[in-house]
Amino acid sequence: MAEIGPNTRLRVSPFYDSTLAEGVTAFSPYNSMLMPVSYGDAPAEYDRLMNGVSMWDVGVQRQVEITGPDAARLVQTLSVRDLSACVVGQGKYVPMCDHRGVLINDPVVLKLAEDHFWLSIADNNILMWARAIAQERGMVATITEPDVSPLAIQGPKAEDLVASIFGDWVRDLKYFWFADAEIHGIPMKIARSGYSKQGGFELYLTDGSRGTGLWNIVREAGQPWGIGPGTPNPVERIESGLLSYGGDTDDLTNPFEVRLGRYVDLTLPDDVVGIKALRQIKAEGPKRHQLGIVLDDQPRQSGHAVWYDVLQNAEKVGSMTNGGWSPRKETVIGYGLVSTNLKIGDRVEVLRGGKLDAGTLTALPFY
Ligand code: THG
Repeated sequence: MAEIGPNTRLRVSPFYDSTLAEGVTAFSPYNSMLMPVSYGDAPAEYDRLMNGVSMWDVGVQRQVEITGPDAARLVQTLSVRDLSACVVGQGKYVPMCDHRGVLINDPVVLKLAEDHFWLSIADNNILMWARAIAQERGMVATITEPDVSPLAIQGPKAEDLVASIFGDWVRDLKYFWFADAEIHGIPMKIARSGYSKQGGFELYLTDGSRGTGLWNIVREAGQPWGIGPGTPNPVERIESGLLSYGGDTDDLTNPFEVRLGRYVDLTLPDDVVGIKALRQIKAEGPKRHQLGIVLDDQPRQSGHAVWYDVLQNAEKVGSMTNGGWSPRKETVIGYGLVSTNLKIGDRVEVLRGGKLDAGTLTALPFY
């Protein structure tokens, strides 16, 4: 079998050795790194996330660090969400667009100081983008990648576990807020966040030489709650309505099409990249929208991260972006990025492997 592995163009995270020891069975490239995407037992990984606690190497959520006198102005220039109310210690989910109003990332922005930010990015090169915009706008800011690697702890028992390691103060963290912490001299920031709707935290390790140490501490402390390894879950995130930039979006997708309109502030000044285009897109009305698709009576099967054509009356009306077998729906569900002529409740067909599978368009999120 052909192999792909770490090299200078495909970095691994500080938790890589631990994920191998845990029996990781599949990686996906993400931000020019290797992201664990399976440990070979999808039902067990789903069950830990839904009923217990799960730990994920999400070091691929790379940070773009922005500091300097124009840092705040630059971050707002890159963000189509109004950040004026964001205070130090707070994070926010923030769509970023290019000049066409096309979504180019949807990071969590963390404000560490008035002139110090991290953009915790999805799979696209925002380091290069931020440097280019800063330079072209004559802004004074330093843009680098810090030594930061998130480890996610997700599931209904995550709070008890994280409190058992770091203290009860973590229970008071508000969603997307973060604070400094340390265990056995391992430094990190702890945020209440994570790419699931089952609750939990992200430990932003700030010393990449201590990955194995941190993994083992969490693994050990989690035994009473049956902790085990997991990954950003391919179907829980769809059941929960979370977007995968690059998975559910293409080179034409704007935030309104994929339910991110509530994070867009069209009253932001014109110098925010993409905001003028978004005003125009809003005025014209979006051509596509994201709805759920529930296929009829599908047996358990692996998920898909390729796009399938969605048809109605033998005509292509959009794409099924990502999908998979949902334990809660007991069939295949996914996202449809379809013409706004289609509505919730419409029957459609999805062309999968040369075969048409019938399904129904639904509201999102599924749960
Ligand atoms: N955590 C961190 N960095 C990340 C991700 C993460 N970088 C990559 C990727 N995930 C960025 N994308 C998302 C997508 C969704 C959410 C967070 C990051 C998310 N959304 C919630 C929702 O849509 O319901 C809450 C948004 C809100 O209302 O504020 O959490 O997961 N560090």
